[in-house]
Amino acid sequence: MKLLSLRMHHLRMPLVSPFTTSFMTQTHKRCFLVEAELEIADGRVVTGWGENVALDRPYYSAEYLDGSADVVARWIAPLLFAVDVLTAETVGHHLRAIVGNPMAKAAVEMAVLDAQLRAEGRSFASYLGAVARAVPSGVSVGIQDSVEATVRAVGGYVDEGYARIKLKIRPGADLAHVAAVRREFGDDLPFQVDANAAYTLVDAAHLQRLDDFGLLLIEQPLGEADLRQHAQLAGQLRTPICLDESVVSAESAVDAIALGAAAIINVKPGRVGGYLEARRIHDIARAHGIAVWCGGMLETGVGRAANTALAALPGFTLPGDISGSDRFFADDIVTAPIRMHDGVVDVPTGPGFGVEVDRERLERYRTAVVDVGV
Ligand code: OSB
Ligand code: MG
Repeated sequence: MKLLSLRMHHLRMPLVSPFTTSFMTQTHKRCFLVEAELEIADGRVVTGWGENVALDRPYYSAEYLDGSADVVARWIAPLLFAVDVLTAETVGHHLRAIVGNPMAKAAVEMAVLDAQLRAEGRSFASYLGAVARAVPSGVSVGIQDSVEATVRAVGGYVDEGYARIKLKIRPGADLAHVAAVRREFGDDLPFQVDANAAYTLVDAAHLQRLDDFGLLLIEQPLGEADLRQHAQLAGQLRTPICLDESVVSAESAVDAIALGAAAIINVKPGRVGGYLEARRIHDIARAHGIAVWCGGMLETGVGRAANTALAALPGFTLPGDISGSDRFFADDIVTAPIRMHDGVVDVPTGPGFGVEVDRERLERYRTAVVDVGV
């Protein structure tokens, strides 16, 4: 394929309620979609869509939205416009000189992959080798102002039928909230927590107290660079440690597994540079008997559809953060957003990621369009 054009649609979408993590509160989702036109061998022009998941502040990862957009426009696009025979599988190779910026690379690789699969009339799930037609739907619950508010928020999602609850925690909003959720909803509720790097090894004795609550896992208790320290903490906790921020590539996944820093891995395609690297991490983890699940970054319907297909691979043995579109958005920008029913979401079957961008809604939430020149 030959890349003909690349357009970035910058969006700002209101969230149905504020989402608080240990590092920030979001009331709106800002992101950009990548729309790429590619000419395929028979002369047809095919359009593909990708989504950039960088947050607007560099608090979750070094990469942040405006920086990521700059990297796409100034550094990624020129390298790909220069390629005569471009495939989704070679995007990473052509971008190898660019250090870091996995979310920028992932968004563009996604658009090329979507176009390539649409040209073949093939679904992303089929391309990946997905084995499930529906996947369990977990929900990520933000930090609330009070224990009562946490119980209320969790109760709403339990009533809706979510298959698993993940509660965000931070020092000062942890044990009491977790204890109250267990008390209210019982020991059978599949329940886990996510600290987003808010603790240090000094907190080990405090974190040990979470062992009483039968959690599925604790996600990223320590810092992104703290692989060795996570391994040390693992020796002091019964609750399995799952890494998110620390796993930025297949290599770092291998290191985390070898060090005993991760019993479980949260695979987020944007964080690791794309869906192809995400699949490699799935394969490596599976070979080591390490469970993986699909994380989320409050994606729109485009990213959510792709995540659902990824989560249908056989090694994704824990419910992912793949809630229905209505968990975050009153109005999505695709025509048929992902819906949770009976605790699951259905894996899209249409060509590419299997969703159509709704131009009218796209324009409703669009703040800027950037055409990246050849
Ligand atoms: O740590 O998993 C995280 C959202 C933004 C940044 C980091 C995280 C999250 C979530 C949201 O937990 C999960 C979702 O998209 O449903
Ligand atoms: Mg996380």
